[in-house]
Amino acid sequence: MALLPILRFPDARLKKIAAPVEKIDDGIRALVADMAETMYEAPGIGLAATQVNIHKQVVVIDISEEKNQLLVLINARITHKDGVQVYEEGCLSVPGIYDKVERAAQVTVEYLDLEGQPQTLSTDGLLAVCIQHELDHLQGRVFVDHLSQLKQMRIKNKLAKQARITA
Ligand code: QAP
Ligand code: CO
Repeated sequence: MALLPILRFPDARLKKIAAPVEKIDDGIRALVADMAETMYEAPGIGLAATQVNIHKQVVVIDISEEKNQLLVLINARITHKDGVQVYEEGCLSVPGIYDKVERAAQVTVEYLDLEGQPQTLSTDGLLAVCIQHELDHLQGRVFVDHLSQLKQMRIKNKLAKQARITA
């Protein structure tokens, strides 16, 4: 197991589109273990492979209080969306920045689990937000892309300033 470096917005590699996983092999299992470790260590509630510069359709999520309900989504597709909710989102690739994003209130997602078994999950609330946020990453989108151009510019300036301080 290993902690993986997380790409920071506005890194151009966050815009890459992830390819489907063809075979769930030891490489994918190691990636999932490393992504989970990286997410728990941060700590965060979701991480997409794109954020660790691996452009494959792999997502890990754990919104549980006890951090013992890891959800692994491979080759996930949202097959149904309903309603609207607004949630204050953050992102491990956009540290220290939080803002409201409008998304579907309920989603149904079809995916493969780590055993390669097809699964269907219908959910709402924070988990629905998190699934949409992480699947956005696999399509090269960050939550900041949902905000106004003015807010995006302010976020870029703030992160650039932070990077100069920590450099
Ligand atoms: C995505 O985000 C998410 O700025 C997962 O300094 C977030 O785990 C989906 C984090 C909110 C739905 C609602 C962010 C940690 C973690 C930071 C995260 C930070 C440290 C973000
Ligand atoms: Co994110």
